[in-house]
Amino acid sequence: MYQPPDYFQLDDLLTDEHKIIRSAIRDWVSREVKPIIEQYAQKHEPLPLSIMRGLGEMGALGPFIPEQYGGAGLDYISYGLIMTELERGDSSVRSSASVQSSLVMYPIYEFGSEEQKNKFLPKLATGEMIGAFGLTEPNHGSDPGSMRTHFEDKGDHYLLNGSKMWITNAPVCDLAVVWAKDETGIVHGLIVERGMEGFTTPETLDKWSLRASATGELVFDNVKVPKENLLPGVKGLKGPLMCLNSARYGIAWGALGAAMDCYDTALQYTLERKQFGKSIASFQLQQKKLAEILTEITKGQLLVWRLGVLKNEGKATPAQISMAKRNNVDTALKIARESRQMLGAMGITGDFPIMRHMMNLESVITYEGTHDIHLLITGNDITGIAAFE
Ligand code: TGC
Ligand code: FAD
Repeated sequence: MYQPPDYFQLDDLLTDEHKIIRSAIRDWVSREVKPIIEQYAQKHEPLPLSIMRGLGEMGALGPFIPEQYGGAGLDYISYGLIMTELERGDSSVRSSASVQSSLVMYPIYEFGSEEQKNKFLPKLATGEMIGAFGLTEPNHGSDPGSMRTHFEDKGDHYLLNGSKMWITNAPVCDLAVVWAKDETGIVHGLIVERGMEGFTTPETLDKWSLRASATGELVFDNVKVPKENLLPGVKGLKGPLMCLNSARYGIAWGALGAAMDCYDTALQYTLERKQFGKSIASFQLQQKKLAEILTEITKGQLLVWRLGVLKNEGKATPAQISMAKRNNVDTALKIARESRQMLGAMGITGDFPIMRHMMNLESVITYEGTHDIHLLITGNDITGIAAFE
């Protein structure tokens, strides 16, 4: 049975329930994702919708949402372990689970009315409905506070205009949680449903990253949104930013899955590949790489473990989450680049997962706040001076 790197015996800190969940997701990824992912990524085709249903059956959609609303009612360490196992398969699978759980179910649960929760959460939890999260716009990425998408109060409905870009699962979504400004410039969340007149979701093509994930736009051309679709529990930019805290937390755990898959692949390959009459794992430079990679994975594991404990206790700060997202994604990307070199020419082929992880991680280091924006968030936390503007 596969054993992931656990150099500091972190498994001793997990409960039996944690281990059962991790092993169930790991088996599911080996069975359902690994055999097909390379083909979908090579063809630049979104994974079949059956993957979302499978995620739902495994309890991986909204794992921290209470069972009353169809969630699994699990803690945040479980959520993190699930994200690691999904991203060991492919970042696109973790992305789908992140968006559905943290960016769609979380805001509906946290800011939604009882009617909205009952109407949408159970179907999102099973994967019967697919959600998207619209914050980024063509001209407003790192600075979402300057968004232009807006709505007017027309008495019995809101009239929504504008567009969102780079939206995961936009082309296949049944609903989108969209962040838009009211007439006074205050940001609110609206649930926009497929079929509403004037709402379209063109696909973004020709990506070299996350090729098995559907990415697209959300376009609103005089869309009449019923008043009951406004999320009543939050206003201001802190609404979407609170969702990002949850998603960034999951990504900090998830990126380690991609890093571990690269490490395991490189270790196996270097033990088997012979040059100059011996296995290349016997050369000091290869061992240096393996030793450094394992050290960085271990540091990342310790970081998210402690973050998970703080999150379970309700004490994890947005700045701590930001640091963990930045560090672990950057670490994973460096590990992917280093591991790829260890395979020589074979590293660029689809026979091994490394190049796919590497290209995916170029998106992961950009979305949910770029690497540099997260540096500035930490800088702000240290100095009390915001250097964004
Ligand atoms: P600023 O003035 O600092 O803050 C505005 C209000 O928000 C509050 N706040 C937060 N609240 C909760 N959590 C956080 N992390 C928060 N950060 C700020 C803040 O206290 C304030 O509240 P109030 O009550 O005083 O109004 O905002 P700013 O406009 O200066 O921007 C700050 C900045 C740059 C850090 C922020 O805008 C940012 O994080 N930018 C990055 C944008 C980003 O991450 N976009 C992600 C889009 S979604 C996505 O990528 C999904 S990928 C999905 C996948 O496939 O996995
Ligand atoms: P920009 O903001 O234009 O930044 C360009 C460069 O300038 C970056 O290097 C950045 O770090 C730097 N920069 C910007 N401001 C500063 C500053 N103040 N100081 C120093 N440097 C700065 N968004 C969603 O809302 N929902 C989604 O589901 C979603 N999914 C995505 C899926 C994919 C595959 C990708 C690639 C993106 C997705 N995004 C999504 C968008 C993502 O969040 C944005 O791409 C990201 O926030 C960066 O915005 P931008 O691309 O406009 O870059």
